[in-house]
Amino acid sequence: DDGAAFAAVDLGASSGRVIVGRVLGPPGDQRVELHEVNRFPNTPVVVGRRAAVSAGGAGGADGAGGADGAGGADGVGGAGGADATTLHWDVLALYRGVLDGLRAATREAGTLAGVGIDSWAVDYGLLDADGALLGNPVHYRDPRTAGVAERVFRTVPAADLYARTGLQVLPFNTVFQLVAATGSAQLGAARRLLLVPDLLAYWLTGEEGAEVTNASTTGLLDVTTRTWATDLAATLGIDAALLPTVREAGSTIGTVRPDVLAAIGHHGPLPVLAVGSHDTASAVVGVPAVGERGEGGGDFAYISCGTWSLVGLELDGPVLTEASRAANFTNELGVDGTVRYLRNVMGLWVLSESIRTWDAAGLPADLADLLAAAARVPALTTVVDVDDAAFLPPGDMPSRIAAAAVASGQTPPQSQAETVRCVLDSLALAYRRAVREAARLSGRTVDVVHVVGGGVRNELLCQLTADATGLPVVAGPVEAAALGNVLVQARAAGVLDGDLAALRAVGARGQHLRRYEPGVLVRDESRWDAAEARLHP
Ligand code: ADP
Ligand code: LRH
Repeated sequence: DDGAAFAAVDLGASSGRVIVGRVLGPPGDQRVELHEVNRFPNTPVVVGRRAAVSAGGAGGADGAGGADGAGGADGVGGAGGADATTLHWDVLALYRGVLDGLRAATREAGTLAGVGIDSWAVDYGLLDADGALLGNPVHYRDPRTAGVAERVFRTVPAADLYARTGLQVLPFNTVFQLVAATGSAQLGAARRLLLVPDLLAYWLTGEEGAEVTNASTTGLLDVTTRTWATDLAATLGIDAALLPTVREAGSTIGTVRPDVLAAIGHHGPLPVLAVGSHDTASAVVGVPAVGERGEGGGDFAYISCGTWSLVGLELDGPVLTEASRAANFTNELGVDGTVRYLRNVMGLWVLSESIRTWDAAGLPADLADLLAAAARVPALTTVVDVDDAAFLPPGDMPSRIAAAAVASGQTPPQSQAETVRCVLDSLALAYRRAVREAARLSGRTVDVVHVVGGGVRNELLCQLTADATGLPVVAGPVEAAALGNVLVQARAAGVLDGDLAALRAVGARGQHLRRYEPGVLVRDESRWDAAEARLHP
């Protein structure tokens, strides 16, 4: 028996993939086998435009995509005019990658039992009254949101926003993007806002909606009721009629349109199933934690480690205290009524963008070589606060890292290897901070850290994470988001049943997991505190 086959579409900030997940084995001993059938780059594009958005908008800044080391062009009151640019996602290229992937998945599986889509959060497409896409979605790293959050707080205080939405302040939260776009011709023509996975699901099925895990990243969802905060939207001048009906993971979105079925060569009806459409929500479902709790009776922490590192805990309800807000922890919604209590750490973006900078300058840029060289650099020579806003926009990361080192009174890295080591040590330090604060602020005890996502392949980073947190790290799977996507589809289709713990038990079976014990590279834990003190004296 080949088992039921599901297609998981997982769009990350660096690549998109379509993965066939088969549920194999008898009830009680089921497992999921993943097979990637298409992977395509997700490359943003800088596009010029005539003018900045008008009134209230903060657009018009240039600089995104430039290797200028500007540390974030200041978009407030940006001049706009002829040289204005916007950083866009190439959403049609992604859709083509999805269609190619579904065709390959159909060829491999014969018949698919479902399709589920997840992607990075916060970004959206706008549809006009005919249901046509109005322009290309804007990338969250576009500088149009610079200064917008601060302006919004003058209308609705940050504490009130947090009490309602539970969301950490990231400059690119959907709510701030919409305020930045206020008065634009495009927003004026818009009738519907669809988050990226919901937009792709709309193209496949014709059905509109907002899956709740991703909706929770907009800053417009009430974290307690799991419904749109329409009054909040109105207060901020956002037309709540743009927001589609909220749907929960596990529901059926619709069936694939006949023209699309023909394009992908699939015979017979093909349901599109709502999964945790925020990639991080699916990745958390895919965390192979055995049992509801961590190994020693405490909780497991997770690090969804890709372009971003999402570091936190799974909780039953939100933590909305002032201390939590001050620490910029977020309460994103998870599958099955859970809360993903986490912090965004800048992630492997800092490394990949460094490599892009070196490559453009004709310097060595092979990831494996650079990691091998970094492994030979002494630990904790230089650390930076990777969460500094300077690292958010595209650009010359090595220069920004050097500047940050100097600003904190340290010697800047002297070589590519030292720069890479600085990034990895600094990420591990940020993970230590985030895991400890998540536990403290939620009153939990953590006894194991699960690392999932592309960062699992970075053995040095995994070991440093164990050393920094002082906890065992269980690394894998790389494709946790696709796994979580498949698990939720399979349950929706009746192929699996049970709660998240039951799904995780199925997901964990047959995964190659690697365990890292603490204290291997950095034996003395106090060295991490000393490094922390260099950043926050
Ligand atoms: P996203 O979902 O955000 O697109 P991924 O989870 O695919 O990101 O992770 C991408 C990151 O994984 C890369 O930036 C890179 O740092 C890391 N990575 C991928 N392959 C390897 C590898 N072979 N060795 C070390 N790191 C790797
Ligand atoms: C990771 C991610 C993260 C969001 C960011 C925009 O891919 O979805 O959870 O904060 O992208």
